[in-house]
Amino acid sequence: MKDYTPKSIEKKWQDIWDEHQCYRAENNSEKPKFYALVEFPYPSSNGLHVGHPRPYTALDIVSRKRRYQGYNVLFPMGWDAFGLPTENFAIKNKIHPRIVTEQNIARFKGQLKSIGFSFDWSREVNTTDPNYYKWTQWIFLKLFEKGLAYKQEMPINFCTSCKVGLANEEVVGGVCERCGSEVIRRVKNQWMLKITEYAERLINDLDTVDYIDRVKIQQINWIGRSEGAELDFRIVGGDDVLRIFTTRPDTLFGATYMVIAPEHPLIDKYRDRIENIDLVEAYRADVSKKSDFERTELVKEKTGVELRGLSAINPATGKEIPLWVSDYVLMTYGTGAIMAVPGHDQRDWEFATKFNLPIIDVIKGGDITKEAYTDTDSGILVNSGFINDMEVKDAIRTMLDWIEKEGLGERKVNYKLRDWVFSRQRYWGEPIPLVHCDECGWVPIPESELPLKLPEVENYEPTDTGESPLAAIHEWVHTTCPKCGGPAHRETDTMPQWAGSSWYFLRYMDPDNHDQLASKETLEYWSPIDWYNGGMEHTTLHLLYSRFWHKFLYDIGVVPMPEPYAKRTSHGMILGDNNEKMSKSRGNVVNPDDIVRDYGADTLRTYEMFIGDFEKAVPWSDNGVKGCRRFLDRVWRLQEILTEGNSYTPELESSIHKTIKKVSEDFENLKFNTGIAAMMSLLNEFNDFGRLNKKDFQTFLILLNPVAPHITEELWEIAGLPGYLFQTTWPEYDQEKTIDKVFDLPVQVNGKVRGTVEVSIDESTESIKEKVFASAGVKKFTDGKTVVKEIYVPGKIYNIVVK
Ligand code: ANZ
Ligand code: ZN
Repeated sequence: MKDYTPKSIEKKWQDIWDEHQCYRAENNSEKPKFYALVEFPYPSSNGLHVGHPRPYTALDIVSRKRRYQGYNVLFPMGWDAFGLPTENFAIKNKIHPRIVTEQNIARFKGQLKSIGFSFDWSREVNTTDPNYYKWTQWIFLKLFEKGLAYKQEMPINFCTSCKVGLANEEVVGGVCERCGSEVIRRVKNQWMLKITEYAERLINDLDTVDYIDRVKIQQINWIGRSEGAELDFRIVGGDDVLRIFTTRPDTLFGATYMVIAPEHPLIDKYRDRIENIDLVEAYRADVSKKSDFERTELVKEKTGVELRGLSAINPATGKEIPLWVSDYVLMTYGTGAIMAVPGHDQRDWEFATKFNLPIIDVIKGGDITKEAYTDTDSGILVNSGFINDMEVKDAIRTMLDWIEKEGLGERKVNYKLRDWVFSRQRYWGEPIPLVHCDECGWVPIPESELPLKLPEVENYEPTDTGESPLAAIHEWVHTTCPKCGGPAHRETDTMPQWAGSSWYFLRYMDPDNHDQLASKETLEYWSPIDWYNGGMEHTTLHLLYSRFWHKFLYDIGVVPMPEPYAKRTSHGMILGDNNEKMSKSRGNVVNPDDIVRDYGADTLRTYEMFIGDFEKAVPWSDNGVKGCRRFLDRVWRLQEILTEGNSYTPELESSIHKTIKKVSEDFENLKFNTGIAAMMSLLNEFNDFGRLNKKDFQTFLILLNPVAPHITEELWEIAGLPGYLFQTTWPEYDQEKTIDKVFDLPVQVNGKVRGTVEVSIDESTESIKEKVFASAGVKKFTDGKTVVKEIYVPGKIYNIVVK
């Protein structure tokens, strides 16, 4: 027997697969299609991380299995290559980001190839390729044309270190998601995309797709739909009203004061009437330095200033109530003003307590001298005039009707979701294909001029003024207006990294198309993606953005269906062996190249799948790697006990059928670890039995092949099995043969298991009953007692009730 030498075997089979173009997907095929997608990596200068192969191996397993099941499988790969780290690396090392990107991609590709993934490399896409970003720009122009892209002065999150505006999603815990530096608020003119227009559909259409629950829930919470009302409070001494948003109109009688956001325009409008305007202005100046995150932290001590000289009327009670300004009310949500109900809202309660404002109880139950009573999804109204004694749900409805009847306001749905800040003041991104003309305003460049390529520059450092480096290139900026021919300026901001990844899965369908982002036929053939696996950290970013773009493309007739992904699953992170997130600074990073070199790609793949529950985070373990290598060594040595034979060995047959069933099901249900465990036990059984024949071996190799594709192809060849393994079909199991003929039947007496008896599947109830009552364990609990009831659940349990 030859030695098991993964290095030479793995290279050999990778070359053979390439030669036979095994993993090429056909755009025209009689076979049913299956489109498996994993998130394409950002080719950073750190190279591949052991976290990458986890999801890739998982869907590689599914893809390989589907090919054996007769599907035309598309399993593509590409590069999400625009973005800050590359630009920062380029600046630091004085190499052009294009060159850095090329180098990183070459390295990543080599690493991925060495692991033997069955990607269709003929469809590789790269978001920084002008032939690709031409279509990213094209989609942007369509969004612009339909009024979904607009420019607005926006207080944005600005990272003080990256010197760039960030979307809300990129600010985590008040700091920059990328570099961890402080994020401050700055007012900038920004391109925005109206994702909010799709909020309702982005929630509702989740009912039409098969996503794991935690993904659905996160998206729903992020979009944050709130039903309630907008309603007007009259300002005393004028015809003006102050409009608020509330989700609890039933608590209107408990509104004892109002609060507006520091940015609310009411302050400027009434500055002459506000007696303490200096104090108010000082407060506003203070607040402007804080982020939304700091402002809404619950634990934070409430601050605020009364607007002396102004007051409002509670429309339900007719009473005059004071007006305050405080930073716990955000200008960016609802109307930027609230009615404060300190009896039942904890923030209002803290504020009222601190500033000695009246607190009224309007829903029975709590003790409002201690805290707000907020357990109010149901309850009975008190102190509330015409809604007294009503149940909360009825009170809400009655109040909404009253508000609308009185013309005070109307029912209103609000979303937490904000429009998407779509400009970045950086170089390494897609140029925004618009020019500004003094006469015509913002004008799109003609489609025929796409792609609008990034100009070559000397210096791509961000500027301290917060402007993009492109702004410094005179020839780039100064152009003519496509509409009137007059002088015009190009937009110098670029798109965020999320742009290219918002539609990349469509390009894989037809990557070389010069006239369309993909042809109608390929879109119709391949849509939707049958299975998309990716990280939980992308749930409220990429996943939401790409669903939004897809819906938009559907609305303008480009794609054939409203949802891009039929199914979405997610994997857990691989941690360092110290249970912490892998990072250079923690010194716990494992390089997949080392594992491939020392143990082989098949070991890496097996370990990544065997490491634990696919959906949970798990720490890396070198011992675990070694264990997987030992398993493959034992698989290799099965050659030693291999005999001829073209039907299953009778003594092994039942176990083989059971394993086919188990592995087939586990590979569909993210239970790769237990699937592998089942193959490990089958291997043990072969060894215990002392021999296995070629038919047994053949099935075993096919089952293991999606996990460890190289060693199984090699063993197939050595055993002289027909053709190549990659040409095989997935084995079927016989349900009959997966059922145990003889098994241990548990027996319960008065609800407690008191023993088991060995029975066979086709044994008569009579004979089973005899065995049950003869068994010593059961006898102890039935002797001398009266049996009042017996229930036999065939194949499962024997229940006895005694008195
Ligand atoms: C009265 C009330 C009584 C409220 C009560 C809540 C509980 P969600 O569910 O998150 O949508 N609110 C409205 N606009 C706000 C803003 N711009 N900044 C801060 N808070 C704002 O929250 C809606 C509730 O948050 C609204 O309903 C309002 O307070 C407050 F027992 O009105 B409520
Ligand atoms: Zn013009």
